Amino acid sequence: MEITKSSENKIDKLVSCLPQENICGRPFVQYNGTWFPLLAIPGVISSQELFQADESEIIIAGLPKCGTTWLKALIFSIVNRNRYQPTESPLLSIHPQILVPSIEMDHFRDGLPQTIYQLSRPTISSTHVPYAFLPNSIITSNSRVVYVCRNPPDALVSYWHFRNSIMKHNNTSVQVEPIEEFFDQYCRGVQPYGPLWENILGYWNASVEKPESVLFMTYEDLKEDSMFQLKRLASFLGFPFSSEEEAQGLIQEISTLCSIGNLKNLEANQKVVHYSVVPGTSYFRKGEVGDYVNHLTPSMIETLNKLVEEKFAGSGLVFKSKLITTNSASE
Ligand code: PAP
Repeated sequence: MEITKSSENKIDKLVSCLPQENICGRPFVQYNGTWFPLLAIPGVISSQELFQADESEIIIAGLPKCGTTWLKALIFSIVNRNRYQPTESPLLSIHPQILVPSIEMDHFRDGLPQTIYQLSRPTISSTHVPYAFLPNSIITSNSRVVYVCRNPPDALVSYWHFRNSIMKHNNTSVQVEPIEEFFDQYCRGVQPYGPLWENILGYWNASVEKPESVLFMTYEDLKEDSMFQLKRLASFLGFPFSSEEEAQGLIQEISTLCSIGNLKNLEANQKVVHYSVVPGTSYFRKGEVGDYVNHLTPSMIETLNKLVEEKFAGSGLVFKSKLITTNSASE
């Protein structure tokens, strides 16, 4: 549904009937079971029918703060490696969030289809929406979807910091709620594009049913063995590394180019992105596994442990590292 004046009114009407909550200082509405930023709703609805994916299209999906920026850099580098050597990569001068646009926020900003020129061939787009909300063309074509999942407490802490950095940057009078409040919402499933268990399980089940179309990755696996995960990713995308490339150290070069240490310090990534409200650097914070121990109490961690166990029971999906409740947890 393209947004016209009358559909705009319909969306306004629809939104006014939906449950609404502020999450970290930003209004969200619950639409068909999922909590979307109010701002994203027109794009989510519009893109479902209008986003045209063909079978070469690559989609990066994941809940916010689970590793999308990293995946954008890695996938761009993998599929375009014959056009751009790591030393002349566009990543050196363009923020990964600009290089790879979001379906709901960029392609369909305010619900209106935008003309976006992409440097990548094939084109790559990202989304936070649950599998059931993906544009129809992604499901019917054989587009490849790469889903990135992250330990819930690390994603929670990361999101909270992200919102704080935006508020600080914009000197807004609206405050991000204390992390305890966000934690309570999180456990109720009131979280961006969540409940997390529904978002994650939707893609997990799709990856089990259609492994040729949906690849399920984790932030923690990428941190632990990036060489292996990069090879896995490249093969899934149809751009496998040759033994010569491997011997020449190309996989390592891509990994280094896309590392947080490198991207964080590039001049291009210091600028403000996303319609001048988000400082580019706020996409690169610590990039660690287990930082949650520095922000959540042992009892909060225990609560999340139980929730995760309960929600993912019987799915076959196991979070590798059981959430650890002491400050000795790092990797
Ligand atoms: P998004 O949902 O807004 O796209 P996303 O990129 O998914 O954000 O997540 C940001 C997190 O990934 C940050 O985690 P942190 O707050 O725990 O530090 C960010 O630091 C981390 N990150 C960004 N780029 C990289 C990278 N190249 N390698 C590892 N982690 C990264």
